[in-house]
Amino acid sequence: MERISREMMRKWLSVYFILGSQNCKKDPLTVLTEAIDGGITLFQFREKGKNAYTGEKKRHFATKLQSICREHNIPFIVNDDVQLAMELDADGVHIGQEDEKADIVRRKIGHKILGVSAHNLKEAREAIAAGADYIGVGPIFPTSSKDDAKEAQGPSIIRSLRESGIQTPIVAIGGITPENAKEVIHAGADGVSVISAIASSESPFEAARELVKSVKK
Ligand code: TZP
Ligand code: MG
Repeated sequence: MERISREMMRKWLSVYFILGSQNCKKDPLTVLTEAIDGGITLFQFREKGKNAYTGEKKRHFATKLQSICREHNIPFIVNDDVQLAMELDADGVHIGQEDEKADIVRRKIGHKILGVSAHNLKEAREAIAAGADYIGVGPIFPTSSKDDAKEAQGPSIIRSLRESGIQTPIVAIGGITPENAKEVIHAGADGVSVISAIASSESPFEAARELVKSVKK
């Protein structure tokens, strides 16, 4: 497998759904299946926070979500846990600024997809130099899905990264909904990443479908 092209990465980022057992009102496997039927393009397993599964329970849950993704050709990305990503032969890893350094993770994962969270130009440049295939930028809007989230920066952070010459694929995150998704795409993001807009929706299928419509330029 080669490193993913920028063009393919941009396509996959368009509606990027993130989920952990703690985020769902109904059965997470049903939520993921509905979200895929609604048109999500990429999936991240993010099992963290209060009551999150750990150890064998976490691994088992991940394999179930991964097999749903495989059935539908949706790439499966693991948040933080590089060891789990390698064990499961996941399609990629997403790390934040507080996790293992991006260049070390790049060496461990070979050509798998590497996503790195960045909050400003310096972090974005460092992530790209370390081998990130995409950067996650946020929170754009206020969010209640991340306990230690920084202050919301608004879509202007994306515009400013683009104006500073960042051409790497960017996915926006934090408080994104079908109503405000267009705004971040217009600011220069290649896609939107969401937890609650889909996971807390009465209809994950409809929510995903609405997001797909909103990100069409
Ligand atoms: N990183 C920045 S904001 C956020 C993460 C993981 C949470 C996004 O969740 P929501 O529910 O889409 O605001
Ligand atoms: Mg992290």
